[in-house]
Amino acid sequence: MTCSGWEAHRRALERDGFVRIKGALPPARVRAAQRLAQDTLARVSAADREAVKSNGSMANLARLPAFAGLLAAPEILATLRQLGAGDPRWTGGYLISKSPGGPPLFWHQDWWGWDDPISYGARGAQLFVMIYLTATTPDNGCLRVAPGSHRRRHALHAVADAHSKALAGFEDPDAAAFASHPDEVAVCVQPGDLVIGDSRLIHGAYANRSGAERPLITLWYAPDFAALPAGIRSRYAVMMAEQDGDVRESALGDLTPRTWPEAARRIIAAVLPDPACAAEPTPWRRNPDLDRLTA
Ligand SMILES: O=C(O)CCC(=O)C(=O)O
Repeated sequence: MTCSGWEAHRRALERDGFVRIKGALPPARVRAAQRLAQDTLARVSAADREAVKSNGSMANLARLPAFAGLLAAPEILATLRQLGAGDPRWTGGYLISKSPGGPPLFWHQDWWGWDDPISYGARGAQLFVMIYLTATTPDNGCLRVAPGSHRRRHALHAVADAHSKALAGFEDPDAAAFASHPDEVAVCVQPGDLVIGDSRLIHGAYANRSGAERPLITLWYAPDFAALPAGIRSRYAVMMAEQDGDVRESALGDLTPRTWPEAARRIIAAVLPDPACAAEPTPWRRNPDLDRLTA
């Protein structure tokens, strides 16, 4: 891609909160990820999937050292660097696979550090990298986003209790969190594409009306770890050591990236957040101060 191509992507990421990079992953990497996803899903119980049927599955990659090669993949790190990342570090991820016939995913945003002033700046402190393993469209549950909502107050910020058990379990299909919104944009992809977005962006996914799984690996990275406030770096260190996170899956064991086998730890060493520093970890706060979302 040309320099001006990357410049356009950088601008889109800042302006819209997301960008699609076509064909960023080579076919061999995609095939390896597809195999890993299939093997992992086979270990997740039907009950665990039912409990998060709006998502489809929430297999925490912190417990799965087999994913080391993917989350430290040079193609992903090079793409992040082209988008302006100075010191990309991996901060978490899930295998999120929507079952055939699965319902929509609730509207939400992923950022957790809303107490810190950097949450209201131009550049996201955390990016998501979404790797869909099949071609996606609104018919089989592709991503949908509310462009610009990473920096601006949006009606969808009002949808109740994102990440609650009730929403994950799709207890009330009529909840506003599952409904279409006039601002929504469908993000369709092919295997090998990356969708990279600002964690503050409001997003969700359509229902999967097809007869096939729609597997996704979501990875999160701090694009400029070294430049983050100490409290945020400290929180990431805690997360890597303590299995912090929203959802726990019983069948996948209790490893953390700090207790992975040596070979896997060596693969991710350069992208792991630094171990804890003395700073008090920034509080875990999932909701923005809406009065400060004024861009
Ligand atoms: O299932 C999807 O398409 C989106 C998943 C998602 O929202 C996330 O990983 O934060």
